[in-house]
Amino acid sequence: MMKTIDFRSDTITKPTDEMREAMYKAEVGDDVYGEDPTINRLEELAAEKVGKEAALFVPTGTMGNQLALLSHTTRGQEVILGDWSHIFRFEVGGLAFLSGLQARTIKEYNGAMDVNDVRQAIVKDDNIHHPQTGLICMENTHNMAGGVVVPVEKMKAIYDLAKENELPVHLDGARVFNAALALEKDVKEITQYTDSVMFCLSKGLSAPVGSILAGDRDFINKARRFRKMLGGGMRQAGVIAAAGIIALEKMTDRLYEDHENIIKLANGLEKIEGISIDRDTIHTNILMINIKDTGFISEELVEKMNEKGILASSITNEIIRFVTHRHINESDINESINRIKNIFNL
Ligand code: TLP
Repeated sequence: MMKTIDFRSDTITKPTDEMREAMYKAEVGDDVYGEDPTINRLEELAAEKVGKEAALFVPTGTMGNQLALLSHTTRGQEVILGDWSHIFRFEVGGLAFLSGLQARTIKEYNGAMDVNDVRQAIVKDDNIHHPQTGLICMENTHNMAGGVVVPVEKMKAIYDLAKENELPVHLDGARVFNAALALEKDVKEITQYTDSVMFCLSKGLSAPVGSILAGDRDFINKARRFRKMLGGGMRQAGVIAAAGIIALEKMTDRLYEDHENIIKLANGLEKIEGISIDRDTIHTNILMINIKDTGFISEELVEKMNEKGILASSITNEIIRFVTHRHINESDINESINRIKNIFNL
């Protein structure tokens, strides 16, 4: 039988055997009373990894980001964020619905906002008509820019600007460990330029469920209340936090395999006439290919690939996204390139 090779997302990764064993054996308690030792250990470990005072275990990255918006801002304020950011495009309008915020979107260049554009967008004045800026958000790695790493200098410039204006900064760092690995830096060198950070345990790090929100203690206390309000007080969730501990302790270094595989995939697909790839965007485990000149629209090509057991995501009419992860090895990459070439009779 033909093996299905699933490039839709690194979110599809299943827990390792070691995770399953740790989940089975996890010591648990009621986390709403603060009594789950495994969650407490994960939260301490996570805070320490990203250099923040405290952390909160949340079921999803989306909830982590939304709790950050709720905790940093008040209704009627503006949040400054990238026009292709996950928080703006893929979180169901939660920023308006849950936090009562207005989005002030900024154009991104290879995943990064320009500090001068952010400066122009900040509103801090006495004019009674103006919505005031409440928060600036960044994303690293940037998903829709193709998993690109936003350079720390660019983050620093925006963080410094925020501090001059007494504004908080939140980082959507769903894949911040991919960014750290690509930069060959400790993750703290990235997270030093944000007040709060969300990162996912459930993507390339392979935990079945869970993300972390980290920041200073007051912020996390506030976020913990909002998590309860949204129904995210999870009781004996040490069973899933146990996998998260292994994700953090043992799975960050393996991400380089995903980064190497995406380059191999790009090298192969680039040879197909009509497919173009912007090499400047290949930093981590995501690849966006432009198929404009193939004669297909992306949904058609995705459908053809599906028939050949290759799963990927159509992003726009012209763009298809591939994501590498633990369940895709080098021979799967070669096999995928061959099957896709086959669609083009190559
Ligand atoms: N991204 C998913 C989809 O939602 C698009 C994916 O397959 O890449 N921030 C960023 C940058 C993300 O990429 C994601 C998930 C999230 C937040 C949300 O995480 P979850 O899915 O745990 O809510």
